[in-house]
Amino acid sequence: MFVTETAEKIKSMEIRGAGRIARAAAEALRDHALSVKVKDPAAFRQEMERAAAELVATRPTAVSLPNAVHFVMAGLTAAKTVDEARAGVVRRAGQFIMSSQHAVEKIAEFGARHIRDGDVILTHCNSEVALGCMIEAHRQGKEIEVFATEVRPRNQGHITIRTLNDAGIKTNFIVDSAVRSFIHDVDLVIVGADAVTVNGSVVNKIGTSQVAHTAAEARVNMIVAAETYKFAPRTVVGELIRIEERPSSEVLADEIARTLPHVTVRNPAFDVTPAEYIDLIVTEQGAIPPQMAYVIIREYLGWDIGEFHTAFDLNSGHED
Ligand code: RI2
Repeated sequence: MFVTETAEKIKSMEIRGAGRIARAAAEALRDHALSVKVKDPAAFRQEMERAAAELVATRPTAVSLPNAVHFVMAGLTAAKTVDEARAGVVRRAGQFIMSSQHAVEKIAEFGARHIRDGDVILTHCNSEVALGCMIEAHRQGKEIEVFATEVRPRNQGHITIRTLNDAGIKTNFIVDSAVRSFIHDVDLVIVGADAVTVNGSVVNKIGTSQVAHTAAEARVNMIVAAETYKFAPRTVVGELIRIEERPSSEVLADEIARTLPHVTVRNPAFDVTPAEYIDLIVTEQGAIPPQMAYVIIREYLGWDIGEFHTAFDLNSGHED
């Protein structure tokens, strides 16, 4: 798919979910590398960098996106010719897509170990990896039941209940504000992540922190399923994750909003759940307490402080 087409689909959320947008970006870079028709290596690099920037600019919160792009673009590093650069990008894109799919499977396997027979699980939004854990537990013969929230304003809960239904898992569909009413019926909360910071905070769909707070109050454990490429290296040097604010029309139709001149609609797409509300983060490398997030960034993303200084202009931070 063309870069601009992919970028549009990510922006409009036709392609959504932190893992899926990362894989879509890797595919778009691969296809772009195969189609760019320049002979000069510098011009090739410039064109790839332009495409990478276009993809990264689509959605600011899911760190999987810049991490995937960074991984693929490293294929250009040692290349002296256009052919070498092209091959490098294609190879790294393929590697990313494969390891991402493998990570999703591994997390399902590891996450299912933390689900007991008879557990009632609450999930919020639509996370491929969180659902993977539940589906794997069900496949292993554990009898589970799920509470799934609606997830206003984009209703990702509808995708979740369809997936759970198709897997044959008993599911209760509730509005977002009903979480506290049902939390005492729940044994475990499992959600996904768009970003995990160095101090173990989890950035995920708006409402996740309310769910986490409610679960903590009721002493219900909370597990986050997150591939290692959702950990945010730049948070090591103090950068905050930028929270995407999406169009007001997702919340209130423009025709109605126009009649309410004193009303401003706010539509942040994500919120931050502090580490102390999270019991475990399940990655493809194993399950860790959130406080160990730095180890994942250091060991598995392979980024150290030195690399930050060469990779980023650290003075250009402008995030919330
Ligand atoms: P997976 C989604 O964001 C949700 O916040 C979900 O929890 C997270 O990405 C992770 O999804 P959005 O694209 O990668 O719906 O686990 O805004 O599928």
